Amino acid sequence: MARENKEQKQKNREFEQFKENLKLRFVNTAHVMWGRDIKELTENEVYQTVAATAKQYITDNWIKTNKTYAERQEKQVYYFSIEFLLGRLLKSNLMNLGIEEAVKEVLEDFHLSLSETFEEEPDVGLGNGGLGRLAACFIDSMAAHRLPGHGCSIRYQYGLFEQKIVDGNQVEIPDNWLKNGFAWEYRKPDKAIDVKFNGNAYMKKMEDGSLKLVYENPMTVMAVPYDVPIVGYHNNTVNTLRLWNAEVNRDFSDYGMLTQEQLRQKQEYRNFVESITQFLYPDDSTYDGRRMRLIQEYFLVSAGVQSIVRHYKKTGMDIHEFGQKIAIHINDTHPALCVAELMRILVDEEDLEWNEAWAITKNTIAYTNHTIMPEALEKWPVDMFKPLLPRIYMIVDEINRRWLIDVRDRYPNNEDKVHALSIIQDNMVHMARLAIVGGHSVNGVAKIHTQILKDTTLHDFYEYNPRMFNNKTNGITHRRWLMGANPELADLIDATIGSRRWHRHPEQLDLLNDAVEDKPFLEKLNAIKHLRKEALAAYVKKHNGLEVDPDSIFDIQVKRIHSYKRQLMNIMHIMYQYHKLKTDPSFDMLPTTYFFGGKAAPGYYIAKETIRLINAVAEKINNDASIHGKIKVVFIENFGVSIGEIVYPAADVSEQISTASKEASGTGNMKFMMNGAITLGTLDGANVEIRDAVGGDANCVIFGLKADEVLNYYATGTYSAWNEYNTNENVRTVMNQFTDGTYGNFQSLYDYLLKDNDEFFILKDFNAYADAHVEIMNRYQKRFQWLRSSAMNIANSGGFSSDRTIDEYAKEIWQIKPVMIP
Ligand code: NBG
Repeated sequence: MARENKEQKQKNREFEQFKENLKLRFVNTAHVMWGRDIKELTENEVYQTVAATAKQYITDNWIKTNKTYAERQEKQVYYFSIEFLLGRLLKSNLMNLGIEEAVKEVLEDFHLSLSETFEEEPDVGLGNGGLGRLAACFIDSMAAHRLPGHGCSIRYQYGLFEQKIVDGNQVEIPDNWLKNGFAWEYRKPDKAIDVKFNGNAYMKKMEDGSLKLVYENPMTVMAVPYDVPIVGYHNNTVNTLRLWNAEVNRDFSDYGMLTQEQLRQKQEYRNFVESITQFLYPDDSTYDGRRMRLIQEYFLVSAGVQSIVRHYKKTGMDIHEFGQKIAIHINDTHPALCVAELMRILVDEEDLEWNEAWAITKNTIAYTNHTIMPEALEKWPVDMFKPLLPRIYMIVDEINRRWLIDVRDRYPNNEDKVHALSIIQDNMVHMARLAIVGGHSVNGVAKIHTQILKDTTLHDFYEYNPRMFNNKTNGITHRRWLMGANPELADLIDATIGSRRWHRHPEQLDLLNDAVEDKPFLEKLNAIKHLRKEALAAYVKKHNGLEVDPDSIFDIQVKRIHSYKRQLMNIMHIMYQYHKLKTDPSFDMLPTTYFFGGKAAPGYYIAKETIRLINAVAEKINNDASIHGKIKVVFIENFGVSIGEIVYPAADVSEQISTASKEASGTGNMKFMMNGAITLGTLDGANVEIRDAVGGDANCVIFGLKADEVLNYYATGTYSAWNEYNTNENVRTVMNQFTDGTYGNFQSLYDYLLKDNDEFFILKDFNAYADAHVEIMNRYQKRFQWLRSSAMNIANSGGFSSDRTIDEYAKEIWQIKPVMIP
């Protein structure tokens, strides 16, 4: 006891010393940055000062990390993703550095609040949804596990649009996230890379008979890297996220004597270049045939791969061993041109033989598929691709030619197979096929998704090489989504299992299983949930001007608005409940607040109509006093990472209701689960594994068609929406309200459901969904049982930490090992 006291005293002394030092740095930083005293700073300046102070604790380790990686020459991975949805970084950086408490106390000395300071930081919204957020969770986990892994992406000047709801409609406002600067980036102009487009490429026969590549008149774009440090959790690792910005060429300002026409051309060139990294495509799962997207993809890939090779050579390593030392991961098909770009560099610039270059490329590259939605599997028309990327096209063509020789060898006289496997087919370049042929690993993001890839979407490739297919079920960083977003819950877990080891080893959350019968623990859990519900209610009061009752069930669906995710079914069910309340005196229900949040792609009409319907229903129901607040409907504007941190911890019920087979994994489902919500879902994506993890249907509510039933309907064409409409009275009643003026005119949705034959089986699953809600209410009334389920969800969520996922990638795909930073 005495010794413990002594240790504690020593710790306190160290903490006070650290705080003194921190305070000094903070004051100095303010002076240097603003030439003013702390008390004269605006809130935003305070934020910038805190960030700059934190950076002083990051950069030493950053330099050390890079030095160690260069010296040790262990294998490293580069994670290429056209999106990184980081959210805010200050809080997680302070947490990872282990200095959050000290910073908080120092600010208090100046009568400043750290939590208000956090609010000053804009979200880094360089992503649409799950795909981009996954990339962000992954780099967090790589740093936490001391893995030498870096991100590679684009520094979009405008991130995903800001969503405003005006008269019930979504309006898109440009997300000018850089307007006050981005505190965490380091511009590295000396590390710029030239990326080439257009021009003429061909092979010229030399006098000695050899062939030499000629690439004439390319247009050169300068790619300038902005590096963002990615801080490991309580270790010394600081990895790098490199974001590329497109700029005009170095000699651009050399005006000399220009004619009017030359000046005009120069201006045109500048406009083009600056447009490349201006906007993130606001679309997460539909194919967008616009040429600019292809330009962005090649820009990212070429800058990224060239800089990897340059750095690799600079550290003195042998190009022939590239595949043993470097892994490149392609996050969905957008960076698939990495295959051709690496070949170009190895063959054209490093003078390797094609076969050796190909072996290295295949060894280096691996690809993750994130969706089976056919419109998202990218293909580019040859007449767009070839003039834009003439040399890259030659290489893809050659890769395809050689590949088809193998295919014909394997399947003689089977041109159907050649069709299905060809990278260039019917004048289209198929990006997923390029990624598969040019890599050594293909993975899906949940068990059922990987199975569907093997059985259907990528079946021909699976048959050709089954061994390259594997599953890596997604995960989320528990540091942001539990420890950061729900600190009270984290504290309760610490106290209950008597250890903080789960912070580093989230699988140890399962120790909580011992407490799930313990009433005092469940009472505390209940109190924390209530606290988080009050916080969300306060947010809604402030932003929507609406009172919601924290004692009602909080039933939440937050994610991109998409037909397959079936927000429409959710709101139709609410219309159904409301109708029952109004017309059926024997009907009763527990008070429920339904929350929706999510953005629709600006050109996605049905998604936008769904938002309009949700708001119309909210308007009507929330103002109908006759139902005594039994139902409230809330649309949370501008859902994103930071709002998510308020929303997920407050949920009782997690709506995961995609048409089975369509949601590759989902990751929101995991965030809800980790915060103790009960999943109400279909057997789709990671829901299947969540159900297994929580011990089956007793601790989640599963309903609806199974994936094989859905796929069978598609295959046989035997489903009829009209038939559903005619035979299901609940469905008919609700659908008729689309057009009878109850909520305004929603002919659009009525027609959508019937004319498109209800492509996502909303009508078919409707009754099962309604029954599932009845089941939820029955369970919610049995408080002890409900809280136990909630606890079991938390206790068994450790496997959905991205730390687990990243370990699997590291061992099974990348073959990389942790590197200790001294
Ligand atoms: C999304 C899937 C989600 C999945 C995330 C991350 C795309 C193209 N796909 O189900 O729809 O969780 O990727 O893997 O955004």
